[in-house]
This record gives sequence, C-alpha cells and structure tokens, in this order.
Amino acid sequence: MTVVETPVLLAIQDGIARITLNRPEKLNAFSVDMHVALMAALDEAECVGARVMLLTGSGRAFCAGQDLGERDVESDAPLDLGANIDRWYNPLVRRLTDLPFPWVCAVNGVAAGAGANIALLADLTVATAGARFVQSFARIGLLPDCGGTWTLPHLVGQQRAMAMALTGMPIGAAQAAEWGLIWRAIDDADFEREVEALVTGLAAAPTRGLVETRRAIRRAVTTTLDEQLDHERDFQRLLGQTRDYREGVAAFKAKRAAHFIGE
Ligand code: LHQ
Repeated sequence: MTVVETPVLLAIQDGIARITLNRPEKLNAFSVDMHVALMAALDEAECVGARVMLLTGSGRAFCAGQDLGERDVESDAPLDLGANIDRWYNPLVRRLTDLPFPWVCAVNGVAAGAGANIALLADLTVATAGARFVQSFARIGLLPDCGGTWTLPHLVGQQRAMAMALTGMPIGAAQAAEWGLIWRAIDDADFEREVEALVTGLAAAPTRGLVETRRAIRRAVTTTLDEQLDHERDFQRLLGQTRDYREGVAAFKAKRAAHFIGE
C-alpha cells in the first residue's frame, strides 16, 4: 500500500472548508511545499464557494513557523529573507485577511513564529487549554513577521506585545484569552465539539454580511469615526441589496429560522 502524505489536508463539506497543516513530525513548520499546498487549498475552498474555513494542525502542534531546516546558514550563500517573505508569507497573510468567507483558527497546540502570527490573523482564534503562543523570532535574531508587529500591539497593547516579542516567552491559551490575544481557550475535552458548533453556525450565517463586518472592523484601526460612518453607510447599502438581508427580515417577521444562502 502506498500512503501519500500531503503537507496540507483539505476536506470540504456542507460549506465548511477544513484545512489542516500536516507536517506533524516538524510541528507543521512551513516548508515551500506546505505554502504551495495551502494556497491550492484556499483556491479550492474559494472555487467551490465555501461559507467558512477552519484552519488547524495535525498532531500536537498548530505550527512552528518557518521550517528552519530549509535555511542554509552554514554556507556563505547569500540569504534574502525579504525575498522569501515577498514570495510566500506576505501573499498568504494578505489572502487570509481578505477571504470571501469568515475563518476560524483552531490552535490545537504550540503556535510559534509565523505559525503564531498566522493564527492571530483569523477572524476568530480559539485554542485548546494546553496550547501556547511563542514569538520565537527573538531567539533567532529576527523580528515578528506575518503582520505580528502590527497585530500584537493592536490586540494586547504595546507593553504585552513588547514582552512577547522581546523575550519570546510562551503565552498559554488561558492567558492569551484573558489578554484578548485570542477569543477563547477551550478545555481539551470540549475543543472539537465547540469548534464544530462554531464553524457550523458560521457556515449557515449570511456570509457577505460577515465578510463586510470583518472588513469594517479591521479597517477601523486606521480610520476616524467620521470615515467609518461613511463606510458603514456605503456597505450597509450594498448588504441591503442581498438576498440574505431579505431572508433575515422575512424570517424574523414570520417568527421562523432564517435560511441564508450567502448571497
Ligand atoms: C522544527 C521547527 C521548525 C524545523 C520545531 N523548523 N523543525 C519568515 C520568513 C523568512 C524567514 C524566517 O522566518 C519566517 C518566519 C518564522 O516563522 S521565523 C521562526 C521560526 N520558528 C521558530 O524559531 C520556532 C522553532 N521551534 C521552537 O522554538 C520549538 O520547537 C517550539 C516552541 C515550537 C516547540 O517546542 P517543543 O514542544 O519543546 O518541541 P521541540 O523543540 O522538541 O520540537 C519537536 C521537533 O520539531 C524537533 O525535531 P526532532 O527531530 O528533534 O524531534 C524540532 O527540531 C522540530 N521543529 N520547530 N521551525
């Protein structure tokens, strides 16, 4: 029997795209192959019209960031990490933050380096109680990337962001939730069931409304209230044209459950 292990697993059912980083022996560290496979999985999820994406990891880790085994630091060959970021990480971050459906990151274990910062980009990040978030860049002479220098202070404030980034100390899931780094820490025994309930609910929700809500909230960190009021008006106008808005109001009036189609 031949078993082909792919660096990313994808399963799409009932509008839920489940993407699993799958290099457990390397704590799901990012190799070039994993980047390629992840982009392909996102293409497929978009192509089939998924309504929500769930990202998680195989084995005991979520993701240990860049696979350091791919970095040749022993030879005199020139190193250009910027080129690597331009080619792989920044396109991934931009794509994840602009997906046409909401996404949940279920952090099933340690999340370090780029792995931590990708987890923190999700619309909703939940973690098992035993998970930890590590800004490991400080330990190898780098700065937090994948948007970490932007995301961290916005989520937890400058002092906590500095402490995480300068010391690389692991932050446990409960602490992360208390700080607002993630939405919730969930006990191991309840993790799968609660994540399932969360994504099932999002898959049945009015997708376009959720996506415009995410965009509005994300842009608010750089806009004024005045600008935001205009943005809300413009996009409420757009959402008012959707079939889901009509369905939501009709269902409310008829005192029945709404059946949203994501359009
Ligand atoms: C790994 C890794 C790993 C390979 C664990 N690679 N094997 C962007 C753009 C351009 C360039 C540079 O980088 C970036 C972004 C980045 O992400 S930079 C940051 C890269 N990541 C790290 O520095 C994290 C390194 N890993 C760790 O600090 C620890 O492994 C963590 C805290 C993740 C987990 O610690 P433990 O639970 O104690 O596990 P472990 O250290 O024993 O690791 C288990 C195995 O996984 C081990 O292999 P082995 O063969 O000895 O069992 C590790 O070598 C391997 N592994 N991370 N990133």
